Amino acid sequence: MVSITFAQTRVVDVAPNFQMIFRDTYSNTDITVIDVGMSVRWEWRSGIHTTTHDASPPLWDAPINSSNRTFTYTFTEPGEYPYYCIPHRIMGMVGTVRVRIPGDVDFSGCVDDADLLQVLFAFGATGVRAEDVNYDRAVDDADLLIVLFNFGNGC
Ligand SMILES: [Cu+2]
Repeated sequence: MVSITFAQTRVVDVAPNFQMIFRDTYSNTDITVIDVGMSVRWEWRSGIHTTTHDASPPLWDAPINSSNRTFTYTFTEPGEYPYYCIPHRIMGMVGTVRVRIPGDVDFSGCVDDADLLQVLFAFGATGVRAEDVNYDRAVDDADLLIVLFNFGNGC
């Protein structure tokens, strides 16, 4: 039995352990990779911060502090979305959300044989990888099926 369900919301910790950083709970870095239609939920861990899209006008701009503990934004278009914390940008408190079509391993905008081959070559690998298209830290038949089901999308 193959399950192709995956989390629809990704949590990003805001200032965990009093560090001036954003930390994605899947990658453990400031890079968040998700699919179109998924949401990111920033969750307060310490201090007084914002999550603010780096564009004018920003797509989102929200306080994250002890009285505004979470903010959720749903991404409906593929692309790269840099963001920052207004008071701590100068200290490097920045992050990036990369949004892709489901199964688009290489972010080309098109689910094609290149994506299929990448999943096949990485089959059995574990950890945080581009080929882990369902974000469960394992490259397996579930990832293969997602590529196959979405084959041709965006092309
Ligand atoms: Cu901050």
